[in-house]
Amino acid sequence: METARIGVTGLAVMGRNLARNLARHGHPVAVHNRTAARTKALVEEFGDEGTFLPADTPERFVASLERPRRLVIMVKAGAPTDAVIDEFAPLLEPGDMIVDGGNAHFADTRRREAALRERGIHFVGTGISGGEEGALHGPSIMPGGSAESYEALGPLLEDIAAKVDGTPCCTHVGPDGAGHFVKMVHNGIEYSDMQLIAESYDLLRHAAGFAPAEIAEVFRTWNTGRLESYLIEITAEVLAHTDAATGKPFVDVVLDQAEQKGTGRWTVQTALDLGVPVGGIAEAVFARSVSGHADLREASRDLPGPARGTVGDAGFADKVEKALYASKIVAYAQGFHEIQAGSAEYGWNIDSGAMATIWRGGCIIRARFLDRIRAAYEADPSTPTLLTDDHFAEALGDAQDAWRDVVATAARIGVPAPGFATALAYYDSLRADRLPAALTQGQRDFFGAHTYRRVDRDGSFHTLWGGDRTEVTS
Ligand code: NBP
Repeated sequence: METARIGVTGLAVMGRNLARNLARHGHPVAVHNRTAARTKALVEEFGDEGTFLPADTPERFVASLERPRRLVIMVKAGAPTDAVIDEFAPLLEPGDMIVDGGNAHFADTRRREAALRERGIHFVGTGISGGEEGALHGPSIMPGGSAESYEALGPLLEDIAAKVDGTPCCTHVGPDGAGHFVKMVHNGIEYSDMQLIAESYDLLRHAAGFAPAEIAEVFRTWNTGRLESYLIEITAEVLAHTDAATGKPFVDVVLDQAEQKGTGRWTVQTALDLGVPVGGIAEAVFARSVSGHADLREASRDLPGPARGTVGDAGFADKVEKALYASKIVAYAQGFHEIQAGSAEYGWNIDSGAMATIWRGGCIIRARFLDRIRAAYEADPSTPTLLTDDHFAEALGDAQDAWRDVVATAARIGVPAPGFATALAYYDSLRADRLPAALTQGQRDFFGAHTYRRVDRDGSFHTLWGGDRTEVTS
């Protein structure tokens, strides 16, 4: 009987395209889906693309896999993933591998990995970015799990991943939940990047007075420079699009309420737990949330604002470009800080430069910019922040006047720019000699005797605020 090198169960858009990608690369692939009609449809439509071994039961599916078995789950994250693991794990043997390519929370992946490890089964939580097109033509792949499992899986995954300069956009991220953690932060950065682009559009429209088609041209120009990226490219496409039904710019007929699936929120929740400031990602999540509160927005519509007017500054678009680039540096610096903090917390030993390398292609945040980040980590693998890398520090310095002008203009004419503003505040906070946190500590000691440390002596101190205000050592 012919055996498959790998199997995919869960054949909705992602699983089907991943299976086709594997088959197109010459890997015989077993395919299975809870509802057998999807399996049949895949083989009928695309059977000529490679060797597919369809199975109508989990038992037949598992039996068709070569050993050690490589089984990829591409089902809805959450309870369905647990249900599929419960169904398949009893059919597997020690040494076999279950790859979860769904968007699982890394804590779930850690739990599943630990449970399956006890049974000798490798559980490989794997972040896959690039949507359905990426799954078919080459995604960015972020596998966690054991190093041993990567030896057996890595060549296959690298084969089907996107390639940039011949380098596959896939590497072993680290043990247990590391892959899904990095995918989560990738999505958080994606939120931030999209929000900053949206603010740039809003300012070009309402501060500079450009029409959507003109803004599309601005983005096209930016896409030939240092901002070159998939997100800038598609932004130009969306802004240039005209609605067929009304003849209006497409962007003007779309309801302005952004939705979210949850990975941005997870990134922020996790950052809060790790104590990592990710204001850019948080503002992006909140901006989507604000947009969706139609009731609040309706109730607030008549609140007074400034006279808008346009800025009449011929160089304003260039200033926005600088503000966007600087804020983007901050967004990525915050995301990488979270990766480093997660890596330290869970002992994953994640190579940040390698993450920048595998995000250069296949995924939604693919960009020329990631080469810079890779180079920054190559120059100093243990840098605490990307902001101080020579290239980025110079770019931030060069951008700062324009960046401040853009944030001030937004505030003055009443265009919300929370992403730009929080990025600038983060930059100024990090470079400040003194922060008002000293006052915060004084307040905390006053009302709660929480103590404080001094700049001139070691130890913890408390002032007797309700008494004679002498200072005591605590
Ligand atoms: P969906 O997330 O829409 O899930 C549909 C698949 O899950 C179908 O194959 C369905 O089987 C199966 N399934 C469900 Br629902 N409950 C099941 C259960 N209890 N037992 C067995 N199978 C079950 O599919 P998708 O959009 O292809 O995404 C797959 C995974 O990839 C998700 O985790 C998603 O978050 C992730 N992801 C998606 C994208 C994207 O762009 N769509 C990108 C990156 C990652 P059925 O056919 O029998 O109903």
